[in-house]
Amino acid sequence: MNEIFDKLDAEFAARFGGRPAVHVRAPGRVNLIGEHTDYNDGFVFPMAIDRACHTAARRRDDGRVRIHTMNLGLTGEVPLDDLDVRPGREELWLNFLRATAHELREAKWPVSGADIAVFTTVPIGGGVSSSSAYAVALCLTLLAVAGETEPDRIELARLLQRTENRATGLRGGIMDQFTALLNRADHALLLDCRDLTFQHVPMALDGYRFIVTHCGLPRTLARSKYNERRAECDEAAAALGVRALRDASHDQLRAAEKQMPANVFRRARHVITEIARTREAARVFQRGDMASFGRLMNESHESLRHDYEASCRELDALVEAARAVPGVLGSRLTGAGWGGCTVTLIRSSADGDYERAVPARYARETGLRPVIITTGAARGAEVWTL
Ligand code: NG1
Repeated sequence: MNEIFDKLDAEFAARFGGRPAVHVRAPGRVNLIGEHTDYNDGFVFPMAIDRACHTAARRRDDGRVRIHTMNLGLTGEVPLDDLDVRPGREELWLNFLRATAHELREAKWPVSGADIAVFTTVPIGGGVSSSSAYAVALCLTLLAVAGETEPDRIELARLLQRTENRATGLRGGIMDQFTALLNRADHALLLDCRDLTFQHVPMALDGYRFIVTHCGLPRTLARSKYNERRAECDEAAAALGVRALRDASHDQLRAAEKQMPANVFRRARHVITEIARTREAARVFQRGDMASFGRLMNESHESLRHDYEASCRELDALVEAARAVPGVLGSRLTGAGWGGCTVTLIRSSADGDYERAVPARYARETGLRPVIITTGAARGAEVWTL
């Protein structure tokens, strides 16, 4: 990690002159189970990964934020008196900055100008939440240069949910920002997305590990489909007369099947069964019953595939290829879906078999090259004043 900050400091000096006063690290995440449940007030079971977005920054007193991203090789500037987001994909990275500063101001946090250099090791655009890592890093950076180094992280997670919404137009949930801010090293996080109570669950993975694999397909449909699914969930909750799908049981849903369109019924069935699976998964995980955890992961994928229609041919092929490896206990798409990553639970001794067999079979079937990311459970975001 020091190497990354050394590189970032050199870039900072080249772009802005002198040395930064603050370093921030904010991790990506992988969701182990509990997909499309967060915005239905349900449960999620993610962990932060050891890939992160890093910043080096220093305060400015002229009301301007200058920012350089090493990954994109771009430099931009945002005046604090003009924080409206702008249309266009090329504006997205600056819109995150505009939206973060805007939400911080709205919530009465101190915001000052800054010079910021950014470098991320979270794969961009694919199911491990590079965007939340970036937004969390920007938010903690802006606060730190303005002198606020220990903000209330639960409050910030809510603020960052609004930030992502404003920057991307996605009516997203709170899981990613929460995990990036509050995960503990070597633990996963069981989060109740209604009241934001949570439990750090030790990753005592004796003899097992999680492998994250990117399918090589960016999530092009994710934005429109995601908002469409949210609307379908709202429609199902209204038909059931509940505040959120979290409040409905499977029996209630079955009884109301005729009162909603078939697709809305299937979306709700995914959410209601996925919330139950997630609670069950956290229980069996804590008992060390990895076989049951793997089975629940497989069920989660099938539900996402058939009921939620959040998978795609490539993710299905990758999951199938993983499940064919002896030693794999379960495999599923992770994150929003429609491209991006899978997560697989495997006996550590079978790691090599996975790496040999899965990319070869997957490439034969799809013509795509998957990217394997092995990761441990990382600590949530950190801030250092230098
Ligand atoms: P990713 O995979 O980061 O796009 C999205 C949402 C989550 C959650 C999952 C589906 C954002 C930033 N992320 O994750 O809140 O709803 O989809 O479980 O909105």
